[in-house]
Amino acid sequence: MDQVKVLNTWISPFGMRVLIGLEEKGVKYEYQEEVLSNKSELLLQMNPVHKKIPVLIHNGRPVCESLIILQYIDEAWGSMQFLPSKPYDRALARFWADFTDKKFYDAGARIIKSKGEAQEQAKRDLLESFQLLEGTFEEMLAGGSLAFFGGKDFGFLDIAFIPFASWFHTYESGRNFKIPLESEYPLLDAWVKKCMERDSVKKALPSPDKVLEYAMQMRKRILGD
Ligand code: GS8
Repeated sequence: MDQVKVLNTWISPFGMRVLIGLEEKGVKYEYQEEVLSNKSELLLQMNPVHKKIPVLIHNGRPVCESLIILQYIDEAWGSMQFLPSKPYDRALARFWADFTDKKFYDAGARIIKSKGEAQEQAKRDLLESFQLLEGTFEEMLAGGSLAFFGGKDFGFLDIAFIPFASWFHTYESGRNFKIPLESEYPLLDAWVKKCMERDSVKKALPSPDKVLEYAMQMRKRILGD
C-alpha cells in the first residue's frame, strides 16, 4: 500500500499544482500544513537543500520542486498522462511551465512586494507574460478549438499555470491595475473558466479573497504599509 504525504502551505501556487495532480490521478494522501516562519523538522529533513514547500513524500522518500513532483506523479500513477505523448509537445509544455515560474510568478511577486516605479515595471512585465501565454495558446490551437493547453485533455501546463488564477485578484487589488482578461486575453479567459469547472481545481484553489487577505498581511510585514 502506497504511503503518500504532502507538505504544503495552502497559499502556495506551487503546492496547488501537487494537490491538483494527486487529485486528478485519484491518489489518496495525508496533508501537512506548514508554517513557513516555523518549518517542521520533517520539512527540513525532507527538503534540506531548498527548505521549501511543496514536498511529496512517497513511501518515506521525498520529491521536491513542484514541476518535478508533477512529472513524478505523472510517471508513478495512473494510465492517463499529464504530459503530451510527442517529444516536441512535451518540450513545449515543459518550456511554458518553466516560463510560468521564471517570468509570470516573478512579475506577480514583484507587484506585491514593491512600490512606485518598480511596481509599475512589474505590472508591465505581468501583462507581457499574459500576452505571451495568450499567443502560445493561440498557436497551440492552430485554428482548432482546444479546451486546454495540451489539447482536449487537461494536462501538465494547465496544472502548472491554473493555480496562479487564485492570485489574479491579488495582483490587481488596490494598485490601480486591471488584468484585461476578457478583452485582451480571451483565450486565457475561456481557459481559466474551463479549468475552474474541474473538481481537482475547485478543491485545490483557495478563494481569491482569502489569498488577498493573506497577501496584504505579507506586504505589511515586508513593506510596513
Ligand atoms: C518554489 C517553491 C517555493 O517558492 C517549486 O516547488 O516549484 N521552485 C519551487 N516555496 C515557498 C512558498 S510559496 O512561495 C517556500 O517554501 N518558501 C519558504 C522559504 O523560502 O523559506
